[in-house]
Amino acid sequence: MKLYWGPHTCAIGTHVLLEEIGKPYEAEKIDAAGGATKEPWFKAINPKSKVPTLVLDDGRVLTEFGAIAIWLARQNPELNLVPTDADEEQRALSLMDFAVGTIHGQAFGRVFMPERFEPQDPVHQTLGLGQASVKKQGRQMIEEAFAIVDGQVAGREWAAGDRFGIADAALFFVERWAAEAGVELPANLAAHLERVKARPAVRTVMRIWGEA
Ligand SMILES: N[C@@H](CCC(=O)N[C@@H](CS)C(=O)NCC(=O)O)C(=O)O
Repeated sequence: MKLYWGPHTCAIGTHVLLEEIGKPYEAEKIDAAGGATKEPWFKAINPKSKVPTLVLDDGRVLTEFGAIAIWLARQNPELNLVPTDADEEQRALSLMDFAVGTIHGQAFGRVFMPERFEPQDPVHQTLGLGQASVKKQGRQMIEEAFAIVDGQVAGREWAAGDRFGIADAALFFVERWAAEAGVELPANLAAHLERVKARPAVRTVMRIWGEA
C-alpha cells in the first residue's frame, strides 16, 4: 500500500499508524501546500484533493483520516488500535471525530486557510478585514476545544483504552499544530504530545518528515 502525504499535514497521523503496524508500505511525499493535490494526476487518484490518501495494493483508494484509521485497525486487530471495550471504543471514536472534524476541519482550518472561511461581502473583501477575524475566531475555537480534550485525557496515559491507538494518532496531529497556530497546549495535551513523540514509530516518521 502507498500513503500520499504532505509536510505539515494531518497525514502524519496515518503515517504513524502505518509505522506502528510495522508492515511494508510506501510513503510518497507531495507538495500539498503548493497545490500538488489539485494536479490532474493526483485528482485522478483522489478527487477530493486531500492527504492522507492511502492506495491499497489492489488499487482501491482509501480517504478520510478516521475511515483510514479504522480500516487499518481492523486489518491489525492484535494491536488494539481501537479498544475492544465498548465504552473505551466510544471514547476513542468520539475523541478522534472531535480532533478531525472540529479541531482540524473547523478550528485549525480557519487559522491555516482563512480564505476558505472569509466573509465574501464587499466590505470585508475591500478592507481585508475578513481573514484576520477568521483567524482570531479559529484560535479561540482551538483553545476552547483543547480545554475540553485536556480534561478528557487527564490522568490517562493514552486517549482511550490502555495503549496507543487511533485517537492518539488524531490528537497527535492537532497537538503538533498548536505552536504553528500560536496556541499554547494545555498541560495534559502537552504531556500527551511528548509521550507520542517518544514512541519509536513516531520518531521514525518524524525523521522521514525531516522533523527530527
Ligand atoms: N476530512 C479529511 C481532511 C484532510 C485534509 O484536510 N487534508 C489537508 C491537509 S491537512 C489537505 O490535503 N489539504 C490540501 C487541500 O485542501 O488542497 C480527512 O480527515 O482526511
